[in-house]
Formats: sequence, C-alpha cells, structure tokens
Amino acid sequence: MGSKKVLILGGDGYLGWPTAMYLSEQGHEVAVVDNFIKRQWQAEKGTEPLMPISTLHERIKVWKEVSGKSIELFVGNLTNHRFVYSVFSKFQPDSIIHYAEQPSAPFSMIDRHHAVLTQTNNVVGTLNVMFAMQHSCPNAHLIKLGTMGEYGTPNIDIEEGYLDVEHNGRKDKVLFPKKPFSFYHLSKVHDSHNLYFAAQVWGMRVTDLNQGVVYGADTDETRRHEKLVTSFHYDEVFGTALNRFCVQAVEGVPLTIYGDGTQTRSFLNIRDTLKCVEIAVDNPADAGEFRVFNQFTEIFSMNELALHVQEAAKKHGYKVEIKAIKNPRVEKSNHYYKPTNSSLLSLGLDPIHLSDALFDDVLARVKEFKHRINTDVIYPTVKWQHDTNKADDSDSDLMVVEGTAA
Ligand code: USQ
Repeated sequence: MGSKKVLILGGDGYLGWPTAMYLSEQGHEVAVVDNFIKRQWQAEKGTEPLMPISTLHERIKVWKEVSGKSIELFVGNLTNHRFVYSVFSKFQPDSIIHYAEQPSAPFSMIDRHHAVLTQTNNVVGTLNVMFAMQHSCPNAHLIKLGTMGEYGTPNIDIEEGYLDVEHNGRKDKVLFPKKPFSFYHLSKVHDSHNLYFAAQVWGMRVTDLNQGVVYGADTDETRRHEKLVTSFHYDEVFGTALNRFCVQAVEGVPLTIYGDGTQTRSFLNIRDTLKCVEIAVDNPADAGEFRVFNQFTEIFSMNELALHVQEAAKKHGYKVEIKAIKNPRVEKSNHYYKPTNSSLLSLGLDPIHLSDALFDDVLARVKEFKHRINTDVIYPTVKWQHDTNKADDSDSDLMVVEGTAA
C-alpha cells in the first residue's frame, strides 16, 4: 500500500507509541500528538509503568537513530480546539488514529471528579477532532479506538456495531444496543454516537475499532532499543487483566480474580492491535460510512486466563497461587458472551494466539524488571459501589489520598 500521512493522537501511550514506530517503519509519514496527561494521572495514583519510559522527545530521537525515520511531535491538549485546529491544518493527515483518551475503567469510577474528567476529556477531545477534520481535511479517515466494553455482556450475540431489528412489523438497522461496564466505557459509547451522527450528516469517514483487552509487553520496534519500550502497566488502575496476572505471577503474589472469575472478555495481543490499525489505514471507510470492527482475537473467562498464566509460569519455575477476591466492580458472572469479529479477519488479520511462546516473552520481560514492581499498587481499592457518599463529592479539586491527610 502507498505511503500515507498518519496522525496518531495519544502517541505517548501503551498503544500509541508502538503504533507510531510500526507505521513509521512501514514507510508512512507519521506525526504524534500528546499532552502527557496520562503521566500526570499515573503520578496522582502513585504508579509507574514496569519499564522506565523516556520522554517522548527522547523516544523520537532514539527512533530516528535506530531507524533513520522521523516522527513529528505536536504537544497539546485535544480539549483545546485551537490547538487541534492548528495541528490538523498544519499536518493535513490522510488518516488519524485516535488513542488519546483516558483509558481506565477504575479511574473513571473513583468519584464524581474522575467520572466527569474522563467523559469531558474523551467526548470533548473527539468532538474537537471531528470539527478540525471538517475544517481542514474532510476527506481524511478517522480510526477511532472504541472498546468491546461498549456492548457489555448482553444475552444475545454481539454483532459488529449494528443490529437488524424488526418491530411491530417494520424493519430497521440500528446501532447495536450498548450496556457498558463503567463511566469510561460509557465515554466511548458517547463518542460512537457522535461519530455515527457526523458520518451521516457530514459524510465523515470513520472506523470505530471496538477493541478487547490488550496484552503483551513488546512489539518488534520496542525491542530495538531500551529507550523504545512501551508503558506496560500492572497497577489496579491502568493495568489490565493479563498483564497484571503476569506481574503477579513473577512477583509471587496471588493472581487477583475479581468475583468468581466466570466473567468473560475478548482479548488480543499488542502486535495484533498494530496489524488491525494498519488494516484500517490501508482500507479506509467510505465517505459517510461509520464502520465498526470488533477488534479481538480470542475469548477467555478470568478463570481460564489465570489458569493459562499459572501453567505458563510453572514452566519457568514459578509457583503461582490464584485467589478469588470480592469483586470491586459491578459486572455479570456466568453470562452469555458471543461476539463476532469477522471483519478484520476477512481483511487479512492473521491472529496471534495466546501461547506459551508469547507468555515466555512477557514473563521474561517482567522478570527483567522485577526489581521495579511495586506491590502496593496491585490490590484493587477502587469500588463501583461506594460505602460512603464519596461518589457525590463537592466541587473542590482537593484530593485527599488515603493515609496522607494530616
Ligand atoms: N479483572 C480481574 N482481576 C484483575 C483485573 C481485572 O478479575 O486483577 C477482571 C475484571 O473484573 C473485568 C476483566 O478482568 O471483568 C477486564 O478488566 P480489565 O481491567 O483487564 O479491563 P477493562 O477494565 O475492561 O478495560 C480494559 C482497558 C480499556 C479497554 C477494555 C477493553 O483498560 O481501555 O477499553 O479493556 S474491554 O474489556 O473489552 O472493554
């Protein structure tokens, strides 16, 4: 496929940075946008990624040294429309890959402040991107990271974005009904509705990638230099299930199964995220099309996932305990779960499956940085239902971190 101008929003993140290097390596002209707010949120929660992360400026410099390729950097906040308009009019992208959202369900459930922050940041940022595209590059293709969690766990098969309905003798095709898991997942639902509307009304080209839980510590490009690693999280707020379990296994703490572990989710390897995004870049949506791809490769219950990690870690000499703890979230157990993912497969995705070799890769990486594991941030403290009326806090921006108040 020919070279395109690709603008990556959220280029400092777990997925954004590997995507930037990967597409740059494929010969695309890549620019990244970030305001480093995620680093600030991490600081607020007292967490750090497992591997030390250089500044984005430094990563871009090292990437140029190892690959000979340049990545342009724009520093700013997507909720500032003047900044967004200036980036789009200067760079004139063909494709925009939008990762720049607050990505954590627990973070969005801490209290009112974090729920509002999540939805404002995500929904307003995406609205500004839509309007800036209209202004500067109306024919460009927006590839927006959505989530499988938009659908929740309905008692019917999950289709890709839409549902054919028949009601009182009439038929229509509607956006698939959404039953999301958190205020974060809800923010993605709101984005989807705004984008669907803009596709219909303005003729925007949109691909909404409803992605499952991503796992993995590396891609080919992150392995090329110690300063090119990505931000692998394992803490209760920004870490996701499988990555957390791998860290827990290596650290020798019990794997934290929330509830009875029968809740089931879709998963994919970080390398497949890059392939899926590349497929979307190479095959743009039509003008006026709001296209939805369900982006995952495998489905596991939490119990199955924990057993996989226990088994793989055993081969490395780790004795791993699995512990079911009271579920801090409100979510279904023993539920029906049958999502389809045929679109990306039909466009050529060749899935990487969870296997011992992959575990070896992740477990080896975790072992390398075991000295940096902070066990204080592993156990879940954010609850979906609050014991007090903390969820209804005042308008104050004052945050009291437990145990530090005078
Ligand atoms: N879980 C455990 N133990 C843990 C952590 C999680 O049992 O230590 C369970 C949760 O209860 C939940 C499932 O694992 O049922 C997934 O939780 P997660 O924290 O791995 O992922 P989630 O909160 O759903 O969010 C993550 C990403 C988000 C992305 C989403 C895809 O943070 O950005 O949108 O995965 S999906 O889950 O398909 O919505």
